[in-house]
Amino acid sequence: MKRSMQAAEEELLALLEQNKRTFLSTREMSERLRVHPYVVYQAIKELRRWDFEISSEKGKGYKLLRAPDLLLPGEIKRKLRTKVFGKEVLSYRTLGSTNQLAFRLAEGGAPEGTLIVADEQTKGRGRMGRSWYSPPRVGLWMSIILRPDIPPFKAPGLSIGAGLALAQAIGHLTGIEAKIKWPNDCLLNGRKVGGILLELSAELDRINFVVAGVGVNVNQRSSDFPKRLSSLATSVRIEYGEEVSRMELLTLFLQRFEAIYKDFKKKGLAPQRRLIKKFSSLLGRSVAVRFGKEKIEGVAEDIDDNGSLVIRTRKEKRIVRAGEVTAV
Ligand code: BTX
Repeated sequence: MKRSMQAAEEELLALLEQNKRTFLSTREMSERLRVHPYVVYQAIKELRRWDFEISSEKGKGYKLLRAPDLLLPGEIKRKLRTKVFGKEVLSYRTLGSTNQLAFRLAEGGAPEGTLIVADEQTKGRGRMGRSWYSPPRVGLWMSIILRPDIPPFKAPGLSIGAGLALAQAIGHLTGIEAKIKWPNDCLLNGRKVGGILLELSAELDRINFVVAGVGVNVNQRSSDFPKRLSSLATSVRIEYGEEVSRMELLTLFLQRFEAIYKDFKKKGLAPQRRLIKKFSSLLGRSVAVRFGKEKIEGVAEDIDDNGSLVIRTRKEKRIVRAGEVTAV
């Protein structure tokens, strides 16, 4: 696991960004940042490892030429208009799974709102042991630690809440209507653009913490997807036709999700009912839901305040908390 960017590197980067037109000498930078010149030297080396193009000329110093599209903690914090989400940010170039790390950090007491992002995941997880394809630099692969004071059976609603926030953020950025597909997908033009993976640590009647993992395909081209995904996955870029800013999508999503989460802790999904109905891809349709060995067929009638799917079968009304749905 590579380390997250450190304060010295972020401060140096901010200094280089403020002085894009001039060279800065090591001495000048070390004086302005009040660190030893060796720290400056190391930080430059590390920034180059993160793919910042920094030119150096003898006798003149260093100049930033090009910054890659990265999700750096300092920048995320500067841009986010949230109270709790993203107050702590850990950002990695590559990581096994942001959910896995978030879970460990949460067990160690990391505060609510801690955000872990990675440019690439090598072991991105989906539900039920499935994997999530998370190539470098083109997606948002992130996890947020939540500590809601709610009983565990209400937690699935958070998945719908996150899906709604994502659909709204994508809509806001591109004008394209994204859909939420119960229980944890976000679709663009019928294809999967994002997925939510909630992982819980809980006792019978209370939650210790929830890790909300969110994966969004942002800037992939069609040819970037492996064959097995090409007919079911899409990216924001593919549908919108242009590259979009991962940073902007990240901040829009987190701001929206924080607002939904705040309501959710008090009132479940009730305040979002109208929007959920508007954004849901399934309601009113005939569906088949599988969970474990059971299969229910009927019309998807509603998503209740806890995030369960309400299905009207021929005989009765069934409330389903988890499962796989297909439209029939
Ligand atoms: P899921 O189990 O509903 O979806 C997984 C399935 O989706 C896979 O079996 C595959 O068919 C398909 N799939 C895999 N990768 C992609 C992709 N990039 N785009 C579209 N479809 C894909 C959904 O699980 C929940 C995924 C959460 C991912 C986030 S990323 C950050 C966080 N960390 C982590 O390890 N997982 C979460």
